[in-house]
Amino acid sequence: MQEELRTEPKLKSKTESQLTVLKLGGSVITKKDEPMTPNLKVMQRLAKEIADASVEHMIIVHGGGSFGHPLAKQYKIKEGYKDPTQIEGFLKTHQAMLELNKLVVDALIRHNIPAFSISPSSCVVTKGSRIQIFYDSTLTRLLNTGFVPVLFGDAVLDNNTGFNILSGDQLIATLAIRFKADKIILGVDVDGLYTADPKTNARANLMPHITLPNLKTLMHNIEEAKVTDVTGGMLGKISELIPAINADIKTFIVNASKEANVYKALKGEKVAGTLIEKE
Ligand code: IP8
Repeated sequence: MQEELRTEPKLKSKTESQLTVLKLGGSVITKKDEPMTPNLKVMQRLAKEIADASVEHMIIVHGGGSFGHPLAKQYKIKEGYKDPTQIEGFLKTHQAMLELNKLVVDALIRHNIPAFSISPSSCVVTKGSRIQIFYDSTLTRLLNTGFVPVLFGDAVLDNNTGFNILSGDQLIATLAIRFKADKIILGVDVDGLYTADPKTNARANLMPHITLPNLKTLMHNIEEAKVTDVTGGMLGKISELIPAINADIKTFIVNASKEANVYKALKGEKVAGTLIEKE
Protein backbone atom coordinates (compact mmCIF):
# COMPACT_ATOMS: atom_id res chain seq x y z
CA MET A 1 0.00 0.00 0.00
CA GLN A 2 1.17 3.52 -0.83
CA GLU A 3 2.55 5.31 2.23
CA GLU A 4 1.41 8.84 3.03
CA LEU A 5 3.79 11.60 1.99
CA ARG A 6 5.73 12.73 5.05
CA THR A 7 5.73 16.37 4.13
CA GLU A 8 5.18 18.43 1.02
CA PRO A 9 8.00 18.61 -1.52
CA LYS A 10 9.45 22.10 -1.73
CA LEU A 11 10.37 23.77 -4.99
CA LYS A 12 13.65 25.64 -5.03
CA SER A 13 13.78 28.43 -7.54
CA LYS A 14 16.48 27.93 -10.14
CA THR A 15 19.78 29.43 -9.17
CA GLU A 16 22.92 29.94 -11.17
CA SER A 17 24.26 26.70 -9.66
CA GLN A 18 25.47 24.11 -12.12
CA LEU A 19 23.44 21.15 -13.17
CA THR A 20 24.17 17.64 -11.91
CA VAL A 21 22.95 14.63 -13.86
CA LEU A 22 22.63 11.57 -11.61
CA LYS A 23 22.08 8.04 -12.90
CA LEU A 24 20.80 5.37 -10.55
CA GLY A 25 21.77 2.02 -12.06
CA GLY A 26 19.09 -0.59 -12.58
CA SER A 27 21.18 -3.20 -10.79
CA VAL A 28 21.25 -0.95 -7.70
CA ILE A 29 17.53 -0.10 -7.45
CA THR A 30 16.22 -3.56 -8.45
CA LYS A 31 17.14 -7.12 -7.53
CA LYS A 32 18.80 -7.90 -10.81
CA ASP A 33 18.26 -11.67 -10.70
CA GLU A 34 14.61 -11.54 -9.61
CA PRO A 35 12.29 -10.34 -12.42
CA MET A 36 10.21 -7.24 -11.63
CA THR A 37 11.60 -6.98 -8.07
CA PRO A 38 12.52 -3.53 -6.76
CA ASN A 39 15.07 -2.98 -4.02
CA LEU A 40 12.85 -0.68 -2.01
CA LYS A 41 15.25 -0.38 0.90
CA VAL A 42 18.03 0.87 -1.37
CA MET A 43 15.61 3.21 -3.16
CA GLN A 44 14.62 4.81 0.15
CA ARG A 45 18.25 5.12 1.25
CA LEU A 46 19.24 6.75 -2.04
CA ALA A 47 16.28 9.13 -1.90
CA LYS A 48 17.41 10.17 1.61
CA GLU A 49 21.02 10.65 0.45
CA ILE A 50 19.86 12.78 -2.49
CA ALA A 51 17.62 14.86 -0.19
CA ASP A 52 20.39 15.28 2.40
CA ALA A 53 22.84 16.45 -0.28
CA SER A 54 20.41 19.27 -1.09
CA VAL A 55 21.45 19.71 -4.73
CA GLU A 56 19.48 22.57 -6.24
CA HIS A 57 19.69 21.83 -9.92
CA MET A 58 19.50 18.16 -10.88
CA ILE A 59 18.18 15.63 -13.38
CA ILE A 60 17.83 12.00 -12.29
CA VAL A 61 17.82 9.08 -14.73
CA HIS A 62 17.43 5.45 -13.70
CA GLY A 63 18.12 2.19 -15.44
CA GLY A 64 15.93 -0.82 -16.16
CA GLY A 65 17.38 -3.60 -13.97
CA SER A 66 15.07 -6.57 -13.55
CA PHE A 67 12.07 -4.54 -14.79
CA GLY A 68 13.08 -3.48 -18.32
CA HIS A 69 15.94 -5.76 -19.36
CA PRO A 70 14.41 -9.27 -19.19
CA LEU A 71 11.34 -8.15 -21.21
CA ALA A 72 13.40 -6.18 -23.72
CA LYS A 73 15.54 -9.27 -24.25
CA GLN A 74 12.65 -11.73 -24.40
CA TYR A 75 10.86 -9.73 -27.14
CA LYS A 76 14.07 -8.68 -28.96
CA ILE A 77 13.04 -5.01 -28.79
CA LYS A 78 16.58 -3.84 -29.56
CA GLU A 79 16.47 -5.63 -32.91
CA GLY A 80 13.60 -3.38 -34.01
CA TYR A 81 10.09 -4.17 -35.19
CA LYS A 82 10.21 -7.39 -37.19
CA ASP A 83 7.21 -9.32 -35.94
CA PRO A 84 3.76 -8.26 -34.62
CA THR A 85 4.29 -10.41 -31.50
CA GLN A 86 6.91 -7.83 -30.44
CA ILE A 87 4.21 -5.17 -30.02
CA GLU A 88 3.13 -6.85 -26.80
CA GLY A 89 6.78 -6.89 -25.66
CA PHE A 90 7.26 -3.20 -26.51
CA LEU A 91 4.20 -2.31 -24.42
CA LYS A 92 5.18 -4.63 -21.57
CA THR A 93 8.73 -3.19 -21.45
CA HIS A 94 7.45 0.39 -21.30
CA GLN A 95 4.82 -0.50 -18.68
CA ALA A 96 7.46 -2.26 -16.55
CA MET A 97 9.64 0.85 -16.70
CA LEU A 98 6.69 3.05 -15.72
CA GLU A 99 6.12 0.79 -12.71
CA LEU A 100 9.75 1.06 -11.63
CA ASN A 101 9.78 4.81 -12.27
CA LYS A 102 6.73 5.29 -10.05
CA LEU A 103 8.53 3.58 -7.17
CA VAL A 104 11.62 5.77 -7.66
CA VAL A 105 9.63 9.01 -7.93
CA ASP A 106 7.45 8.10 -4.92
CA ALA A 107 10.59 7.47 -2.83
CA LEU A 108 12.05 10.85 -3.88
CA ILE A 109 8.83 12.76 -3.18
CA ARG A 110 8.57 11.07 0.22
CA HIS A 111 11.95 12.68 0.97
CA ASN A 112 10.72 16.12 -0.12
CA ILE A 113 12.44 16.13 -3.50
CA PRO A 114 10.15 17.75 -6.11
CA ALA A 115 10.62 14.82 -8.47
CA PHE A 116 8.60 14.80 -11.68
CA SER A 117 8.47 11.82 -14.02
CA ILE A 118 9.15 12.21 -17.74
CA SER A 119 8.81 9.20 -20.05
CA PRO A 120 11.62 9.30 -22.62
CA SER A 121 9.32 7.51 -25.12
CA SER A 122 7.07 10.61 -25.08
CA CYS A 123 9.83 13.09 -25.93
CA VAL A 124 12.58 11.11 -27.70
CA VAL A 125 12.68 9.41 -31.11
CA THR A 126 15.81 7.51 -32.08
CA LYS A 127 17.21 6.72 -35.50
CA GLY A 128 19.22 3.52 -35.73
CA SER A 129 19.25 3.44 -31.91
CA ARG A 130 20.77 6.95 -31.54
CA ILE A 131 18.71 9.87 -30.20
CA GLN A 132 17.56 11.83 -33.26
CA ILE A 133 14.71 13.99 -31.91
CA PHE A 134 14.40 15.29 -28.35
CA TYR A 135 11.45 17.52 -27.45
CA ASP A 136 12.94 19.21 -24.43
CA SER A 137 10.61 22.14 -23.69
CA THR A 138 8.80 20.38 -20.83
CA LEU A 139 12.11 19.35 -19.30
CA THR A 140 13.52 22.88 -19.63
CA ARG A 141 10.44 24.37 -18.00
CA LEU A 142 10.52 21.82 -15.18
CA LEU A 143 14.18 22.60 -14.45
CA ASN A 144 13.59 26.35 -14.56
CA THR A 145 10.69 26.01 -12.13
CA GLY A 146 12.82 24.07 -9.65
CA PHE A 147 11.53 20.55 -10.25
CA VAL A 148 13.81 17.52 -10.45
CA PRO A 149 12.96 15.69 -13.70
CA VAL A 150 13.24 11.91 -13.39
CA LEU A 151 13.74 9.97 -16.63
CA PHE A 152 14.65 6.34 -17.32
CA GLY A 153 15.90 3.89 -19.91
CA ASP A 154 12.83 3.16 -22.03
CA ALA A 155 11.32 1.40 -25.02
CA VAL A 156 11.19 4.19 -27.62
CA LEU A 157 10.15 4.67 -31.24
CA ASP A 158 12.90 4.56 -33.85
CA ASN A 159 12.80 6.18 -37.28
CA ASN A 160 14.78 3.35 -38.88
CA THR A 161 13.77 0.20 -37.08
CA GLY A 162 10.28 0.98 -35.72
CA PHE A 163 11.27 0.76 -32.10
CA ASN A 164 14.30 0.30 -29.90
CA ILE A 165 15.65 0.36 -26.36
CA LEU A 166 17.10 3.70 -25.28
CA SER A 167 19.57 3.17 -22.44
CA GLY A 168 19.65 5.51 -19.50
CA ASP A 169 23.34 6.00 -20.30
CA GLN A 170 22.77 7.43 -23.78
CA LEU A 171 20.11 9.59 -22.20
CA ILE A 172 22.37 11.02 -19.45
CA ALA A 173 25.08 11.94 -21.95
CA THR A 174 22.53 13.71 -24.17
CA LEU A 175 20.89 15.51 -21.23
CA ALA A 176 24.23 16.55 -19.74
CA ILE A 177 25.39 18.05 -23.05
CA ARG A 178 22.07 19.69 -23.91
CA PHE A 179 21.58 21.25 -20.46
CA LYS A 180 25.28 22.10 -20.01
CA ALA A 181 25.75 19.96 -16.90
CA ASP A 182 28.70 20.49 -14.65
CA LYS A 183 28.99 16.83 -13.73
CA ILE A 184 27.54 13.38 -14.25
CA ILE A 185 27.38 10.93 -11.37
CA LEU A 186 26.91 7.34 -12.41
CA GLY A 187 25.73 5.21 -9.49
CA VAL A 188 26.45 1.58 -10.29
CA ASP A 189 26.92 -1.69 -8.35
CA VAL A 190 30.72 -1.79 -8.57
CA ASP A 191 33.29 0.58 -7.05
CA GLY A 192 34.18 2.23 -10.36
CA LEU A 193 35.98 1.40 -13.54
CA TYR A 194 38.30 -1.59 -13.43
CA THR A 195 40.90 -2.91 -15.81
CA ALA A 196 38.69 -6.06 -16.06
CA ASP A 197 35.37 -7.28 -14.63
CA PRO A 198 35.93 -7.38 -10.82
CA LYS A 199 33.07 -9.89 -10.46
CA THR A 200 34.91 -12.55 -12.44
CA ASN A 201 38.55 -11.47 -12.42
CA ALA A 202 40.43 -11.25 -9.10
CA ARG A 203 43.27 -9.32 -10.74
CA ALA A 204 41.00 -6.46 -11.83
CA ASN A 205 42.32 -3.08 -10.60
CA LEU A 206 40.20 -0.02 -9.78
CA MET A 207 41.17 3.12 -11.70
CA PRO A 208 40.54 6.20 -9.47
CA HIS A 209 41.16 8.75 -12.22
CA ILE A 210 41.44 8.47 -15.96
CA THR A 211 41.41 10.80 -18.90
CA LEU A 212 39.54 10.31 -22.15
CA PRO A 213 42.63 9.27 -24.15
CA ASN A 214 43.47 6.67 -21.42
CA LEU A 215 39.89 5.47 -21.47
CA LYS A 216 39.94 4.92 -25.21
CA THR A 217 43.10 2.81 -24.99
CA LEU A 218 41.71 0.84 -22.05
CA MET A 219 38.27 0.23 -23.53
CA HIS A 220 39.10 -3.13 -25.01
CA ASN A 221 40.03 -4.40 -21.51
CA ILE A 222 36.65 -3.70 -20.01
CA GLU A 223 34.66 -6.85 -20.07
CA GLU A 224 30.95 -6.72 -20.78
CA ALA A 225 28.63 -7.67 -17.91
CA LYS A 226 27.85 -11.37 -17.94
CA VAL A 227 24.28 -10.78 -16.72
CA THR A 228 21.12 -10.03 -18.72
CA ASP A 229 21.84 -6.51 -19.90
CA VAL A 230 20.80 -5.71 -23.44
CA THR A 231 22.71 -2.43 -23.38
CA GLY A 232 26.10 -3.99 -22.75
CA GLY A 233 26.85 -3.55 -19.04
CA MET A 234 29.88 -1.45 -18.08
CA LEU A 235 31.31 -1.27 -21.59
CA GLY A 236 28.04 0.09 -22.95
CA LYS A 237 27.79 2.62 -20.12
CA ILE A 238 31.23 4.09 -20.60
CA SER A 239 31.14 4.26 -24.38
CA GLU A 240 27.81 6.12 -24.17
CA LEU A 241 29.40 8.71 -21.87
CA ILE A 242 32.29 9.58 -24.20
CA PRO A 243 30.46 12.47 -25.98
CA ALA A 244 29.71 14.09 -22.60
CA ILE A 245 33.28 13.61 -21.33
CA ASN A 246 34.48 15.06 -24.63
CA ALA A 247 32.27 18.11 -23.95
CA ASP A 248 34.30 18.59 -20.74
CA ILE A 249 31.67 17.26 -18.35
CA LYS A 250 33.33 15.51 -15.41
CA THR A 251 31.96 11.99 -15.01
CA PHE A 252 32.19 10.22 -11.70
CA ILE A 253 31.42 6.51 -11.31
CA VAL A 254 30.57 5.44 -7.75
CA ASN A 255 29.17 2.36 -6.06
CA ALA A 256 25.59 3.39 -5.22
CA SER A 257 25.00 0.06 -3.46
CA LYS A 258 27.30 1.29 -0.68
CA GLU A 259 25.88 3.67 1.86
CA ALA A 260 26.69 7.41 1.64
CA ASN A 261 28.59 7.17 -1.68
CA VAL A 262 25.93 8.98 -3.70
CA TYR A 263 25.58 11.60 -0.94
CA LYS A 264 29.36 12.21 -0.93
CA ALA A 265 29.58 12.31 -4.72
CA LEU A 266 26.75 14.86 -4.88
CA LYS A 267 28.41 17.00 -2.22
CA GLY A 268 31.79 16.77 -3.95
CA GLU A 269 33.28 14.98 -0.92
CA LYS A 270 36.04 12.40 -1.20
CA VAL A 271 34.67 8.99 -2.12
CA ALA A 272 36.08 5.84 -3.74
CA GLY A 273 35.22 5.60 -7.43
CA THR A 274 36.49 6.56 -10.88
CA LEU A 275 36.66 10.14 -12.08
CA ILE A 276 36.80 10.43 -15.87
CA GLU A 277 37.90 13.77 -17.32
CA LYS A 278 38.57 14.99 -20.83
CA GLU A 279 42.28 15.50 -20.18
O1 IP8 B 1 19.35 0.01 -17.72
C1 IP8 B 1 17.54 0.21 -20.35
O2 IP8 B 1 18.18 1.21 -19.60
P1 IP8 B 1 19.57 0.95 -18.87
C2 IP8 B 1 16.06 0.18 -20.03
O3 IP8 B 1 20.04 2.29 -18.46
C3 IP8 B 1 15.29 -0.96 -20.62
O4 IP8 B 1 20.50 0.32 -19.89
C4 IP8 B 1 13.91 -0.68 -20.98
C5 IP8 B 1 15.79 -2.16 -20.81
